[in-house]
Amino acid sequence: MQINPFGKVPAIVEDNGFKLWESGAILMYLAEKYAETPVSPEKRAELNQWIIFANATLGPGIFVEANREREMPRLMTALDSILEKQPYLVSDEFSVADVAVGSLLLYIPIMLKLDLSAYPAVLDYMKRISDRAGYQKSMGKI
Ligand SMILES: N[C@@H](CCC(=O)N[C@@H](CS)C(=O)NCC(=O)O)C(=O)O
Repeated sequence: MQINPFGKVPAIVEDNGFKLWESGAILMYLAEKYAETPVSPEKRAELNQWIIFANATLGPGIFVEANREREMPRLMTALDSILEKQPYLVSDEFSVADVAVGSLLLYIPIMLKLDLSAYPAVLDYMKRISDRAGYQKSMGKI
């Protein structure tokens, strides 16, 4: 409650006392703060689109049981067809969009153990994300 009045994680607090909660807001903030090159409003909007998609559409579609049968096939089919053509969600480079979507997808084998064999490009993508040092540092090897 000291950082997030709703008592949920993730939440961050910086040395200057700045507090922020909601994973999507935290990702947007960190991506902007630590961007290595200037990001156009269009690119920023595209990255934010994926962060909001992860939290508002993909997460509820997969992890809310009542939605799963209806939503998951169409979400995963569309993701699979995108990821057949490119290694990451926005251009060919890993971005905050992949942090949002990839980390959510990687909760599937941890929490639900669903069969994802119908989505081979998504499975390859999940492996690409989970092989990253940053993922392993925060989540361990899976
Ligand atoms: N929409 C929020 C969800 C936050 C959330 O529900 N966090 C869970 C853990 S993943 C939590 O703190 N649960 C403990 C609780 O609800 O008491 C976000 O993306 O940050």
